[in-house]
Amino acid sequence: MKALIVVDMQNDFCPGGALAVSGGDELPALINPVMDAYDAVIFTQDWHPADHISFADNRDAAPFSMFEADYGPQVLWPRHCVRGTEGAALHADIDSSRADLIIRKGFRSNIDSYSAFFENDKSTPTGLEGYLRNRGIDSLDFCGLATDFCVAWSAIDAARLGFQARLLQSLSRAIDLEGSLDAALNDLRQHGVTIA
Ligand code: VGL
Ligand code: ZN
Repeated sequence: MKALIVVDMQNDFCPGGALAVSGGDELPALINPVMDAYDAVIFTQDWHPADHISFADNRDAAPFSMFEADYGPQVLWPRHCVRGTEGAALHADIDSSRADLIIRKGFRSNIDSYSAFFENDKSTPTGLEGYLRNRGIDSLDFCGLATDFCVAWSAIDAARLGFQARLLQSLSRAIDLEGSLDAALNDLRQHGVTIA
């Protein structure tokens, strides 16, 4: 059984949004047509409280600077995907009616969550693993935003957990912060994620 995991196709990650990823708005037209090929389609949604640890303006820091959190280095992002706001809503053109499950992440104030499986401490589970195993899903294709953060971290965790994991690179777009895309692609390969 195989699932398509559509990562963070939200307004704030598309052009015009608070943390816009170049070309993000090209993805709905590319992702929608492939959904039919999967046994399950699962969406993730970045969903932060206003006082979230990853927001630069909560610490008077510059966006895209680094901060040493209890759980390790954390990028400080422009305020984005505040739960319940229009920026956090799924892009109007992605066919969310096809999602069996929409899993929200990053909803705790004191920890960020890039991966769909674990928060950034790499140990607090989101529950997605159990859901997939319960449904007998063993093969996962990842697409969406952003290739080098939430998509990569999710695919790497999937491979670590023993799922067959593929990155659909042409159905994803990257932030590419100081070489983060190349670093992510290396990491993905090293963890046995197929880059398609
Ligand atoms: C993401 C940065 C902060 C992502 C989420 O979806 O890749 N990146 N929050
Ligand atoms: Zn976020």
